[in-house]
Formats: sequence, structure tokens, C-alpha cells
Amino acid sequence: MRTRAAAGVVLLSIGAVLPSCGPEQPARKPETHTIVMEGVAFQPASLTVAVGDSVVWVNKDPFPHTATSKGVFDSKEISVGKSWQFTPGATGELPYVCAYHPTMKGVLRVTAAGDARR
Ligand SMILES: [Cu+2]
Repeated sequence: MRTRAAAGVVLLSIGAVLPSCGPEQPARKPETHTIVMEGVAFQPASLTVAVGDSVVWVNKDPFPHTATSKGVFDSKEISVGKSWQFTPGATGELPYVCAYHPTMKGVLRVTAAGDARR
């Protein structure tokens, strides 16, 4: 009996919390974030985005780079002046490098759409 009562309390409290979540969070529009490849570095090297956002790498160096996160995404070669876009479909922390310059490192942190920091 005690267990049953406790379960009832938990269910009630969840029911009380849920309705207030919905209307207060308007649908978030996907944003576009730009990472510049310049001086053999990703700028910013660390970026937090939301699932569904667009991330665009732009190569401003006078030689090619890549944005490569093993098993997740790979831009292949981004030529001088070119760009490449990736839209993360799942949350997670995605370290990536340039395949040509192993010292060139970045990390893309992907949060749920509702959690994204502005
Ligand atoms: Cu590079």
C-alpha cells in the first residue's frame, strides 16, 4: 500500500509539471553558425549548437582544410575560399580535426533544441 501511494504522488507531480512546459517554449527556429578556418585554426574552436542548426565552416586560409569528426562527419577537402555545411541530427560532443593539419582541432557541442544557449 505504501508503494502504491508513493507512485500516485509521483504521477501527480509529473502531471502537474508537464502542462507548464509546453506553452512556455515556442518552437525554436534553426540557426546558422559559422566557424572560420584561418591561421591553421578553427575559430571558434569550441562551439555549442542545437540539433537541427546549420554549422558552416568557411576556409579563409590560402590552402585547403577539412572538418573531420571520425565516424560522424567529414567535409572532405574545403578549398580556398569555399565552405561546407553540416546539420547535426543528434546531441553529443563531437571533437573534430583538420585531416591535413592534426594540430588544428575543434569541438562541436550539440544540445537538444530546447536547451541551446544563445
Ligand atoms: Cu587544415
